[in-house]
Amino acid sequence: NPVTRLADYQPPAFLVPDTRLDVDLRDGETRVTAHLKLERNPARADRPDELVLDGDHLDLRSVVLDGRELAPGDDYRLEGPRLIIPGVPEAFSLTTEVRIEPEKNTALEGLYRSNGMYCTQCEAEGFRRITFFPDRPDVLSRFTTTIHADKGAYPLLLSNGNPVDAGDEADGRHFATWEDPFPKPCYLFALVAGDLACLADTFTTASGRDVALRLYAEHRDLDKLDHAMDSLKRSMAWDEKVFGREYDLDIFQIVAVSHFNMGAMENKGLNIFNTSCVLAHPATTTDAGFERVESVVAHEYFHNWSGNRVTCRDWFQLSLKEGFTVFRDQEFSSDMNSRAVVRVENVDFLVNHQFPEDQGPMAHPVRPAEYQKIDNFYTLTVYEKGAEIVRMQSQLLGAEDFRRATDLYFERFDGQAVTCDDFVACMEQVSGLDLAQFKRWYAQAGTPVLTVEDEYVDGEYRLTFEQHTPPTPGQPDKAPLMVPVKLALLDGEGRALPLDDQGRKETVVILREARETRAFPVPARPTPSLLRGFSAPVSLRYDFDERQLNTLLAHDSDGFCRWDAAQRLYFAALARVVDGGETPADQVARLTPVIEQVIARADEDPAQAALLLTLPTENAVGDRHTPLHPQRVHAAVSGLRATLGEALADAWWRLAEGLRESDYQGDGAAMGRRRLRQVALGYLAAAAGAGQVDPEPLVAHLSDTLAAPTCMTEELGALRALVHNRLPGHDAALKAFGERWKDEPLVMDQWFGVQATVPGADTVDRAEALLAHPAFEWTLPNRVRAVIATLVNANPSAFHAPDGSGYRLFARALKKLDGINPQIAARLANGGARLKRLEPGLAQQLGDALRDLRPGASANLAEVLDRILD
Ligand code: BAL
Ligand code: ZN
Repeated sequence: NPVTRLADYQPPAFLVPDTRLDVDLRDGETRVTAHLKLERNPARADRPDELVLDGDHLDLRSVVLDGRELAPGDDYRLEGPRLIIPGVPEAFSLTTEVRIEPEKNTALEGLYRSNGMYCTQCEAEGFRRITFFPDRPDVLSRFTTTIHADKGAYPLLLSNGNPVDAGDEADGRHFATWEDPFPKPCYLFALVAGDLACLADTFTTASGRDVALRLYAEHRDLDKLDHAMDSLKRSMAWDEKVFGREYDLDIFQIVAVSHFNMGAMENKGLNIFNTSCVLAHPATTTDAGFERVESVVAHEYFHNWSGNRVTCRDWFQLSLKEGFTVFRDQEFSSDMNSRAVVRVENVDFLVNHQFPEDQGPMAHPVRPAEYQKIDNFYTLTVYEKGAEIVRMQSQLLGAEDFRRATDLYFERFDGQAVTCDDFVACMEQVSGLDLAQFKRWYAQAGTPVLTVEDEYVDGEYRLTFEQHTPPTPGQPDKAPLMVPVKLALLDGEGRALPLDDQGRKETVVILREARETRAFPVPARPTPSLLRGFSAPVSLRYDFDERQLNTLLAHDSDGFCRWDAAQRLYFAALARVVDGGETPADQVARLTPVIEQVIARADEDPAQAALLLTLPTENAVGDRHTPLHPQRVHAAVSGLRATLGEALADAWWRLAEGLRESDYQGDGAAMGRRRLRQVALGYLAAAAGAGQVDPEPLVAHLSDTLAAPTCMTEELGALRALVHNRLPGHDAALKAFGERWKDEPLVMDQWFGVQATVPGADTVDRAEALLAHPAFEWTLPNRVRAVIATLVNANPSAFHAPDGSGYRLFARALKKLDGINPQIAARLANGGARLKRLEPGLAQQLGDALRDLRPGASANLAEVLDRILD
């Protein structure tokens, strides 16, 4: 595969100030005519006289330059996927006509059909599947788009910007023209044609402009758009208040699409969403689903400024828009919900998903230096670690300066395609800080390990910090980073001690060296509360003793540190079982007082209590043991859950009964209560499933819930508890659920997912059966994720079946998918990234299965396989 390198960046040779597209949609024969105005880019000193346009899967019919039809071979040539026209003038017009086949496009890039509607996905490089164009983010053009289609089948014709013309045509067809006044890169182009229901509303901006809001979905889903509309209006108001960003077009539209590779896409004025990220109704959507809709709607809306008005110069800068926008959506969610809970959720996700990526074969910097397929770099590192890098800058500057710096960034670069350096330069200019060393966070891959040691001598508490970032592929040596460590020191009663003359009880130590010591005058040896708020994305090593962890968990005012203390207690208990030869029962005496104490205070914040009472996942535990023995880890985690379920059964029952609701409420407090109830039921079900308590009362309770659920959170929770623990009646419950929801694809995704995550090696056979189920569709990414991604990423005891059957299923699925949708295949292939951590027998089997895929793999899949296998 050819490699693209940041070091080779050159500005575009030609600019395209104006683009007029004419898209004639006809089933089986779609024609795209592009009228481009081109001019030489003065920024390219070498003045190349060849025009090179990107194209892919295009059937070129004609090329006209300044009114003259060009002859193939003589006047232009096709080289691989590119159209090359030598000897072009300084400024000229170019018209190309191509035929495309959206109906056959299962890759879901460019223009394609989904459930009878036409839609597009152009980021990162999908536009080249629609027409010939310089498909790179630093070519910004004003687009006018006319769509023609059959009026009966496609009454709705949408594109970016504002509607300017529409009318009927011969043969029952019609057209619509949309004009986008804002120059944009072609990755933000969008087009939709379909027969959709609309939820309409209006938002009045801070300056008094009325914006029409339109949310579209299939007619049957019209009742599932209210939450997205509400989230959108709150996002628009929030961005005005918090970042001073007002919406700029007269209309903002979102279209729900069932076949979609990503969660959603921020096309200018016309967002296209995976149905899973926009549709929500209490009867069909869990509370987690509602939260996801809120945050994705916000994320895509916020891109209008962080991504669209100011975009990326090249794809290496992807985190410029993604890291910043994730930071913005996290802040929005924090303001809309409990800040402490959202922070722990975000950190939990980062630590348990991005850290493993950063410590495995796919590790890459937030600003990668090279790639083969940019699609493979829409990663947790670019998104989530990128957001942490923006968060650190916001903390270093403080709220006021950070706002001034983002104002400067938006003002200075409005309408431009820029770099991460440009972003940091605004931070530096406003604050006067020197962030040269800080910028290593963008360039250096890997999770930094921060080891902290302490001593108490003569009334002084000394903390010594040592930072070390382990080698990652292509980066053997790492330099020290600038690491902000927020900390407090707690006394024996858990009260924060004054740290200086002014009596401040919290401080931020900014580390710059590989090893540094800081001293604090305090009256006695304290318990350190370190990395408060998770002030830097590092792996903290400090030898907490159990008393300290109990103090932090009971008293720390910092939500992250409380959660982290609980996690450390659980990890320690599980390590004693996995490696130490102890049993789950041996842990009970140490853990139950801690858990009882959390339960006793659960009323204060049920959602936070739920987080504190949740055991680490098997993947998280496995990542702390080398070599990885997945079955041993599974036995430890499930054994501990069952044992704690038994030991604290009365307390779990009190929670489960006490939190049971008679009517559905959709507010955050009710969601918190449901979350805690599900945790309690999870412990009870584990104990019942292991035969450690009588299953009968629980089965009766869960069956009651399933018979008359208040909402999908309750219904799915009950189903999962029965099925995952193989409790009496689980098969009948599954059957009834599948029958009840067979016409709701997003609920059926959950039904598939619950089955694919039943612990145990025999789930591989069950997964094979699910792949043969009539409702399974290889071309539907949500369904593929529901079965294969959940099996591979969230069911270690099945995926790592000792006989290698999970790996063989994985490899077969990848091969099949690669022929349908290479982006999805490559993304799923990342599930093999733990290969080198596995105990040798399993590593051999997984390696064999994946090696067989290499011949004939797509460029997307090949890049991931190479990283995992080499
Ligand atoms: N830009 C791709 C989808 C997203 O991150 O919003
Ligand atoms: Zn994004």
